[in-house]
Amino acid sequence: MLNLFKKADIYKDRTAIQCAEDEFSYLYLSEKSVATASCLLGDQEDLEEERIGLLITPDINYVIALWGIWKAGGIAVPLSLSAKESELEHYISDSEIRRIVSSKDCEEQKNIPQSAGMNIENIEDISEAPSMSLPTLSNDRKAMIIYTSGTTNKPKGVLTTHGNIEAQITALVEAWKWTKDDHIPLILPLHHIHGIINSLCCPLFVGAKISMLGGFDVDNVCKEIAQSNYTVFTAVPTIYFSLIENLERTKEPAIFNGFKNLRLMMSGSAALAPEIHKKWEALTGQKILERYGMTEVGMALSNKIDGERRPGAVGEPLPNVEIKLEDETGNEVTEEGEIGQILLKGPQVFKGYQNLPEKTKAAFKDGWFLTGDVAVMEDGYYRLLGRESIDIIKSGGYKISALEIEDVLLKNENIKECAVIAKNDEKWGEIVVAAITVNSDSIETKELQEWCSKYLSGYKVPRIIKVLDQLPKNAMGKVTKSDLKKLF
Ligand code: MCA
Ligand code: AMP
Repeated sequence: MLNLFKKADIYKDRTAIQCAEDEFSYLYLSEKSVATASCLLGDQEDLEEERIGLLITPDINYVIALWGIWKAGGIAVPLSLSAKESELEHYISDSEIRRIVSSKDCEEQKNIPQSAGMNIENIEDISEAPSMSLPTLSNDRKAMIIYTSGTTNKPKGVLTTHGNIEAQITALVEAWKWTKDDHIPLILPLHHIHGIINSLCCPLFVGAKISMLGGFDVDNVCKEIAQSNYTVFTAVPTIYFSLIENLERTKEPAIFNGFKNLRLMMSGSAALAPEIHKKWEALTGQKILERYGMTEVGMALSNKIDGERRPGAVGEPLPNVEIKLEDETGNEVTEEGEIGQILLKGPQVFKGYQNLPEKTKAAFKDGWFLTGDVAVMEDGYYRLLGRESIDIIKSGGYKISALEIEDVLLKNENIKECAVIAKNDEKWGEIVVAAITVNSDSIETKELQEWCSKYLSGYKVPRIIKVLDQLPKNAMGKVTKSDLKKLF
């Protein structure tokens, strides 16, 4: 990680970031982030792992703020721009954030709960501070907290060190052959590893160029690909789904050529249907390289850049990642074709969940991280079969806890009982659906969806809500979600 800053000093005049018409060099990024760090420090010598929120539009200011927090010895907590007030409230209180770096044009500041008594530092105001001496940071310094959903109702904060982050970056730089000549469009949200590490930090580590395009917009991405010299592209399967729809409509040769000319196209964060893999290859000639990762570990498995890119498979361990499979009885699976949970080890594995020592302990077995993902090894490549827990939903690349949504639904006085599950969906991978029993007959599911959207990010709002007389239950009175799935 700290090498990230040392390297930026070498790349100096090369373009690091492009935003619309503006290009920013590595030197600019270095200097502005030092000034930001100085300002965040005030009269302190070291932020000593103070947690600082980052709620900022995805442009050069995001990168300056992230580096500024890191250089001052703070822990960056990137916050989702689509988070509702109650969601931000959880991140802020759980991480013990007292300051948030934002920007004046970031409308989402309005979602920061007043009750949190937060100090908001607008990047435009703080970047003019004079430079001062900065703390010396070691690799075991804590660097980042990212929130991810799990089998609890509230998202968990995943805490990583500078050493973890550097290990996550260098594994990918080696495996995917990143070089200074690369150029990537950044279209993913910057509160998750896929955007932060794969799209942002890897190219910055090698002196490459990043065009920050804001959120995903299919027409804008196609226009950009047609007219710029991009080399690498990474996205979630839902984005490939939208691109295919667009390419099937358009006859614009420059768009097809733009995609054809990329050296590497990748997909991850959720399963890429083999059908999408094949359609994309037929349209553009590109074989998508699918990989598997997790917030707690960065990227872990990948198809080969110079070898086979097998549809439906996630390949083999990335550099320095150790993987094994264990069956339900906790015994290692050594035969090909046998099913087991993925366990992994390596320098990129996180340090723990924020405020959850018991959950952290339960997530490891003899030093191996228990991913909760089930896989099988076939002809030397791993193939994912799904999650161990039915309560984890992956929609549009976002991980969602069914329990978090149930918790919100139960706040509505008209709802007696509820159960949330995933329904397979061609575009989103899975969509969130809910079954409820009600106290009042006059419930409108559309109104209920609108009510949910006050408390939950848009992708968490149940797309279908079914009102049932009773929920399917086992002899112990527990809802049988596998039976419920058959009703959707
Ligand atoms: C939005 N909509 C949905 C969903 N999300 N419908 C069903 N399910 C959903 N999940 C609806 C909206 O309500 C809206 O409907 C319409 O779709 C367009 O919404 P919008 O938000 O504008 O969609 P979008 O801009 O097209 O965004 C889709 C997206 C985005 C680009 C796929 O969700 C995204 O950037 N996802 C990536 C998340 C990510 O980076 N995950 C990585 C975490 P209406 O039109 O009716 O209003 S995983 C990770 O980091 C690990 C380490 C890893 O392995 O990578
Ligand atoms: P997150 O907690 O948001 O980082 O999501 C991590 C989860 O995404 C993993 O545990 C997997 O369940 C899922 N995931 C990531 N990459 C893939 C992939 N290529 N195929 C299927 N699932 C994936």
